[in-house]
Amino acid sequence: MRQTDPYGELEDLLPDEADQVDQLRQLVEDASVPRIAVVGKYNHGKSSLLNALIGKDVFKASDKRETTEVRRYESNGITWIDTPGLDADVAGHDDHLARQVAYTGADALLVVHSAVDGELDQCEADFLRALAAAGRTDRALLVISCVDNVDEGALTQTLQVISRQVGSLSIPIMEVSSTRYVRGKIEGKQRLSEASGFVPLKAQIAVWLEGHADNKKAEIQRLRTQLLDRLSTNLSLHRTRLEVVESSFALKKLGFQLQVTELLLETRKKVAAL
Ligand SMILES: Nc1nc2c(ncn2[C@@H]2O[C@H](COP(=O)(O)OP(=O)(O)OP(=O)(O)O)[C@@H](O)[C@H]2O)c(=O)[nH]1
Ligand SMILES: [Mg+2]
Repeated sequence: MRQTDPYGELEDLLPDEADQVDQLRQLVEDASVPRIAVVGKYNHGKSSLLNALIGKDVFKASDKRETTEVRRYESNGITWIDTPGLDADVAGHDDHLARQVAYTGADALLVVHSAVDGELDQCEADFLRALAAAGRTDRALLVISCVDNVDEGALTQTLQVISRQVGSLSIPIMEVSSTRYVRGKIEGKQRLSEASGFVPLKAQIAVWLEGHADNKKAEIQRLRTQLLDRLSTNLSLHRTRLEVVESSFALKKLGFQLQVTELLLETRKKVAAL
């Protein structure tokens, strides 16, 4: 057992809860700056979205599978986290990294889906369902990206289908175009920036930031309670097991004592008969 690291010790005691222990460690030790991550399939505009929000080309973006490692960048009091695309490599390495960030490494999530790809595919729908089941959608947005790249009719239809797909998951949907936003800023075109969807997106991020300290406290409390409950359940289980072992040992001892008594009586009888 690792003695110097309390989280390591806790992980040794609760191996099934390793993710929650890691989340607690991150929240207590280094999540003073709110962390906002993008997740989604590869080539759906995740890195471009972060670059537009930051106002600088920090993360590499291209029209091929580009991001293959988790990358972080701190700016304006936010740690922005870029992740590799879901379902992008056969080995599942990228997927694993992205899911780890989504479940334990971020305070808020932008789940990015490109309008060019139409409705959500099975992988995306499953990912969102699992996220909702794990209670991770209260600080998440489904961002429909690249809306400048599809015609209006197709976009309306796509949005209708996606709304039905995520209907019961209570995750808000926002449409954005990073290209429009960046062009609007560079060319000083207010209308283009407004049509980029970045105004409501930034407003939502501001709401998240405002609630960050309280959310963090509540999350730490929730994790502590959950882990303490699990520890106390394990303790009672071990006590019950110990009681069973002790009872069985006591029974065996009694049986042994009976055998010794019988043996003594027999020996005495034999000696008396001599
Ligand atoms: N038209 C248009 N193209 C965009 C927009 N956002 C991103 N793109 C393009 O989409 C392609 C993929 O963008 P990335 O930001 O690299 O996508 P990603 O999801 O980070 O991809 P991976 O790192 O491979 O997972 C690039 O060619 C971008 O220029 C947008 O709002 N409009
Ligand atoms: Mg990328």
